[in-house]
Amino acid sequence: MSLLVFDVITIFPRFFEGPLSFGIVNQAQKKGTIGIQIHDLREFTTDRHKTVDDRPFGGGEGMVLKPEPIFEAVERIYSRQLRREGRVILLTPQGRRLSQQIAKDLSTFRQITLICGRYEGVDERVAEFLVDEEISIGDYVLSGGELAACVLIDSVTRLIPGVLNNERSRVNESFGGTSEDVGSPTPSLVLDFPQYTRPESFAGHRVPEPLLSGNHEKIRLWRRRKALEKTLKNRPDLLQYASLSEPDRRLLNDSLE
Ligand code: 6GU
Repeated sequence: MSLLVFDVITIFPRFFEGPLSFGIVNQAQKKGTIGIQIHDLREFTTDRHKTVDDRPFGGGEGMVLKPEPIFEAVERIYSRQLRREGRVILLTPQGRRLSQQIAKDLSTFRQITLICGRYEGVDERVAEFLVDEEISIGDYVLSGGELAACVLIDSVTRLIPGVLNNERSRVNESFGGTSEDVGSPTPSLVLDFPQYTRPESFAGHRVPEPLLSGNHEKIRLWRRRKALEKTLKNRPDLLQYASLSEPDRRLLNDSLE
């Protein structure tokens, strides 16, 4: 029995043949940890032309996805299982932005329905009366929710117990843990430290000395400092300087000097 089943409603069912057939998500499906069922929205239409969209009331550019096929598809999905054990999500740029915390919360559900928005929009009655929440994957516009659905499935799947062989690797990752893991009381997100592998010297660029030292405390401090520096440089919005631990603040101060 799958721990989590994703039901995806889309007008491009074949879109998902590639993205979900590799790596962790593919393995999780093969092991049966997750199930992914793709539903073609057109199969839930009732007219001869299988119409899924129509012109917007009030005028304007583009087409809007009609409500009836979407409501019908969701109804069909929950004729086989209990709606209250699942979560219905509309993928739209107007949604709440996906975060590691939201992915964690979603990984506790037994079933998730993902409705992929398309065209210029989705009839608002879907957001208002059908779904539990609207989710976006970031502040940019995609042509549709299909890519976003793949992103959500990937980020949620890796958090299901047993999917990753290495349970620690999730905690060490950027966004995976809080500063709790390194001894500070307030959650403060810090990006991953930089990684190196062989060769020791590539095109004249050497692997940083501390990593070759074999001194575990030295390596730990170097990695923490580099992670803090990288975060300050690329994602200063994540660093709550005030809530960093005293050792972290000292490390960061050292590199600012
Ligand atoms: Cl979920 N959909 C679309 N169309 N664009 C997006 C998005 C979703 N998230 C970010 N941009």
